[in-house]
Amino acid sequence: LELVFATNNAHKLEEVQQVVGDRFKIRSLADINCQDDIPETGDTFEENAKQKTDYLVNKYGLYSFGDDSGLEVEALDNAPGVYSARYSGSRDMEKNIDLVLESLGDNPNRKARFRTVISLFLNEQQHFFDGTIEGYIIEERRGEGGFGYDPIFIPDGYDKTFAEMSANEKNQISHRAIAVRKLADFLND
Ligand code: ITT
Repeated sequence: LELVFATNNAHKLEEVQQVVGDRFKIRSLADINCQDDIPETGDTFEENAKQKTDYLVNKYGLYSFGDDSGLEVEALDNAPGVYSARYSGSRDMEKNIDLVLESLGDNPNRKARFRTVISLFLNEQQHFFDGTIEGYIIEERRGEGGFGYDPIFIPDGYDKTFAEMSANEKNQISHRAIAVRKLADFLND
């Protein structure tokens, strides 16, 4: 079974590939020569994940899956949420992280979670798989690994940010790994 992963984010591709190993083959948008900016206009992770998948199904008739994900900060009414990639108005993650830290200020409630929703369209049917990891936002960036908001997020029960973990450590516990394992189990059944 060959699936196309409807993402332009190389970090997501790498993480997903690492979790599924050689259990099934994933093709990227680059592999199918698709350079389109796939629309993402929904209010929920589910809607956006489905939009990414539907786009490939409609344009190419391919089996595909998509990942919509983001950071929800409790004290910010769960922002940035579906706007995580462009919270500050641009895709500049330096600015996006600054805005989260500024908005939180010295608020003692640092609770946050990462969420991923994966949409899969297979055999004319729509499926969703989700993953969540709870944690908290620290006051300054730590670590060089990962991507996105990883330098300011520490999962509950750990003392390292996602950016201070190895790719393997993050992939044992992350929101994305949880969702991807559900996807892989479904496909293996
Ligand atoms: P595609 O839509 O092409 O898949 P994207 O980066 O635009 O890539 P999203 O629309 O799902 O992806 O935006 C999610 C944003 O949330 C992403 O750009 C990161 O800033 C952040 N994010 C998602 N997963 C993350 C993770 O594991 N660690 C840190 N930040 C993450």
